[in-house]
Order: sequence, then C-alpha cells, then structure tokens
Amino acid sequence: MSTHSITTKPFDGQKPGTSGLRKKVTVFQQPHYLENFVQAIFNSLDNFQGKTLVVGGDGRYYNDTAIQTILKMAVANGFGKILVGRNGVLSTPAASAVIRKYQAFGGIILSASHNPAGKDGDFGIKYNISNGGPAPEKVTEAIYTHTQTIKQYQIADFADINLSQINTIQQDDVVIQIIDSVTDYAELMAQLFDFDAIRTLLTSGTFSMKFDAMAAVTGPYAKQILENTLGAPQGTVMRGECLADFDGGHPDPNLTYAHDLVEIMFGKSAPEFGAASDGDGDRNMILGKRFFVTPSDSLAVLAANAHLVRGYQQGLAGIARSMPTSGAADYVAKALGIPYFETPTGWKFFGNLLDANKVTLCGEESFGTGSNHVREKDGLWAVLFWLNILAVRQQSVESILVEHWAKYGRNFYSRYDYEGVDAQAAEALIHNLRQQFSSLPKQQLGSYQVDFCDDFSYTDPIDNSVSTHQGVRIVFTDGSRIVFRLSGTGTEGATLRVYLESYEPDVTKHHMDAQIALAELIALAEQIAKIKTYTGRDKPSVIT
Ligand code: VG1
Ligand code: CO
Repeated sequence: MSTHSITTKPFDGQKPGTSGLRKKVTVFQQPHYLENFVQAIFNSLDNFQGKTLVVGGDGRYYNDTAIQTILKMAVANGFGKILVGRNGVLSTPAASAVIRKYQAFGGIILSASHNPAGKDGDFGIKYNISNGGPAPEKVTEAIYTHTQTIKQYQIADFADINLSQINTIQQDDVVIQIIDSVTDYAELMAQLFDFDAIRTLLTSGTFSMKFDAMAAVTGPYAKQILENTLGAPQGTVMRGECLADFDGGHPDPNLTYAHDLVEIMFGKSAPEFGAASDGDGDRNMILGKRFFVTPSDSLAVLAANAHLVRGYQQGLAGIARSMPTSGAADYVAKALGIPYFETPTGWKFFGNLLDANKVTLCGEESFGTGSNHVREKDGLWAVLFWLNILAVRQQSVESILVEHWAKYGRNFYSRYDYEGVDAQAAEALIHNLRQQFSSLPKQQLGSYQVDFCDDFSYTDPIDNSVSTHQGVRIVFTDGSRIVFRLSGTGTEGATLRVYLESYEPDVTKHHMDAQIALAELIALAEQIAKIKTYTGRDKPSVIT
C-alpha cells in the first residue's frame, strides 16, 4: 500500500459544538479541511492500531465524498477493520448500535442532524467512542487542540471503494466491510419491543398512523420496520426516500418544520398516531389525533409505562434529562423511587450515567429520547416504544397524557428559538443576564418571586469532570423557571433558546393551552432579558 503524508496548516474554528463539528458544506470542501479534522480525531486517540472503526452518515450532500476520504485516512492511520454502512449511510442511533454490537474501537458519524442539506447547506462530523456514544468533552477538547497544531495528515492511495453493495473488501492489511444500514438496528428493536402486539395494532383496521421521515435518513429504517416487518400499509411512511438535499427541507421534527405531518394529524380524518424524525434519525416528534406531546412529557410517559414494554420490564435504574428539559420525568422517578439526574444539553453527558447503569432512560426537550440500548438518542426507537404502549393500553395518545397529568401534575412547557441572530448581540444578552444574578433574587415580578439565578454547572457523578456555563437559569419560588442558552449546533450567527416551564398540580387547569398557561413567564423573559432590544426580534422564529 502506498500512503502519503500530506503537509497542511491548521484551520481556525474546528471546535466541536454540542454534537460535533458543523459547518457549511463549502467550508468542508476547502482543501485539507475535512482531512485536518479527521487526522485530529485520530491523533487524539491511543492504541487503535488493528482495531475496528465504524463509518456512516445521514446521506446528505458531501456524505459520499467525505466517506471515501475517511476510509483512505483510516487505512493509512492503521485501523484493522472498517465497517461502513451501504452507500455510506447509517443513522446516528444505528451507528451507535453497530459500534456496540461489533465492539468497535469507535465510529465517525457524518451528520449535521436537522440542519438543512444540499451544496449550500450544512455538513458535520463527529467521533463516537467504544460505548457507541458521542465523545465526552475531554476527547472533543483534545481533538480541538490537535486541529490547532496539525502539520500533516496520513492518507492511503487507492481507488474509491464501491459502497453500493454488501461486500467485504481486503484493502492492503485492512478489511473494509460494507454492511446493510438497517439490519443490525432492526434486530435490536425486535429484541426490545413486542413486535407481535404492534403488528396486531397496526393491522387491526381500527388504528392508523403516519410517519414523516422528512426525506432524510430514517426513511429506509421506517419503511423496513413499520411497513415491511410490522405490516403497516404502504404509504404509512411519508417522505421516506433519503435525498441528498433532504428535498430542500429542514428535517427538524417539530410543529414548524414537520408542517405536512402536522396538517394531517390536525386535519379532519386524522390518524390515531403520528411521528416524525430528523435528518440523522436521532430525534422524534410524537403526535396523537389533533394532539401534540411535548418531548419532555414523552420522556415522562415512556418512563411511567416502561414496565409494560418487554425490554424494560425489569425496571428502570434511573432517569436522566438535560437541564432545560421539563421536570415531568422527575415526578415519575420520584413515584417509582428511582434516582434522576439533570445534565447539560447534549447526549454526550448521558454516556457515563448509562455506562455505570445509573439510568435506563434519557431525554431532552429538543425531541430527543433514548435508553441504554445505544448511546445516542433514537427517533424510531421512541416511536416503537409509543406504539408498544398504545398496543398494550388500547387508549388514545391524548387520554394517556390526560391520565398522566392527573396522576403526576402537568409541567407546562415551551421553547422559543430566535434563529440566526447577531452573535455579538446574543453574547451581550447573556452577559446582561449574568449581571443581574445578584439583583434578581427575592424580587417580586408580577405573580412570581425570583428564588435564585445561576449559570448551570454540572459535575459528572462518575468521572467528576466539571462543565460550566451550560445555560442561565432564573428559578422562581414556585419552581417555575426561565432558561436562556445559546445553541451549539448552528452554523450562522447565533441561535438564542429560551425555555419556559411551570408546574400545575391542579387537574382543572390541565386542559389549558401551554402558551396561555405560560403567558406571564413569556412576558417576564422579555422583561428580564430585553430580547427585542438586543436582537431586534419581537418574536421567535420557532416555538415548540
Ligand atoms: C441541539 C439541542 C440539543 C441536542 C443537540 C444535538 O443543541 O438543543 O438538545 O442534543 O441539538 O441534537 P443546541 O446546542 O443547538 O441547543 V442533533 O439531533 O442536532 O444531533
Ligand atoms: Co439529530
């Protein structure tokens, strides 16, 4: 084999964010840009010679080009075996499942998740460790450090590999195995859920569902599992073909971007159940007939009903949620007598808790739910979990939620996103909030009194690593709260996220619209943070 050592120079800003490095495709297309980052990943790892690397991505534009480069670099750097999804495609949870099943050293996932794709869209890359989960901060920091000093990278010289067929190729000393993108993942789902019960539900004639794959990676997975295996009628999966530009869409499964599905689910002859997934298949949105389930509530419902589902019948070790996620799951954990944890935003913070068997279920308000079956959030898994619960309980989604709130109380919840705002203005807004930390406590603001405010900081209970500046919290004496954070996944300007939550034990108020229930807190967020003054925006771009 001939390998080359190519001389290069560092690029600024190759700092992984909430979930890897995300930039415009045109940035990744600069000569050496991708190569530098991949070499920096390898340089931050030890003792991987001869071991297995998993590679796959969400199929977006530039996926196929980048995969070929990564294969050549992995060969040159000394991996012994590379498992790659057919056509270079693996959803994020499927990649995690494959890393775990084949005990790989790690994996490289190519995805910018829900960010728009296409040649003018976004691209992304992240490294996952041997547990199948996103690299923890100490690894991403090491990668970043290497990007700042890199002088050369190693790349092997061989023709592009044909990835369109399941195949095993011997490339010099390295085995490159092209695996089916769906099979391993589908087998795992069949172990966790009662496929017979779900099949009976889906073919009963009295139940129907729609799954919106948003022209992104989950299409082939959903068609294989929901339609081919579980018997849902053809057409249950809409927008099921994974296109390189995601059909020009923004595959973020929420009420704004999944509007076609929302129209169906809130229309005249709405099905009983609707769901959507994002670009790389790790997020999910759950809808009932004319009914929206907030992701925070979805986590709580899964936890409260886990005993009905085969893979979780033995009980939950604990539940973890990201800090901005509502406390709904905490009430379930308390009732079950199991521990619960509050982590910073991003799935990498759940890995240690899952590995130490401190938690079984995890969730984020941003439409992410998952469990110890992989080390990523998992969109289709959440959909199957819901279907399994519906098959057992034989109730509507809405009635399950109404009963849940009656038992545990309702956490009214909403998130306001101000996308693409000026980055300096957003930093100034956060700075201004921090300036108020000493003056706000004890202040009476309308019917709310401020209890405390802080910058959320997390000490990992397993390795004691500390993560600071994870979001500004303003917490009121009744437990209601407003959280402000800047996104770590965007590629243009800044995105300000404002999270609003209040707890309502009174069952006579549970039917209220969340925007009405939270109206006073929403006004307070503006009053305290001066969002309009700083950003020039008088309303958010997305409300979830
Ligand atoms: C967002 C979400 C966060 C999620 C992350 C990655 O991050 O808020 O909860 O873990 O995306 O998800 P941020 O920093 O933009 O708020 V995915 O599906 O984009 O990989
Ligand atoms: Co995603």
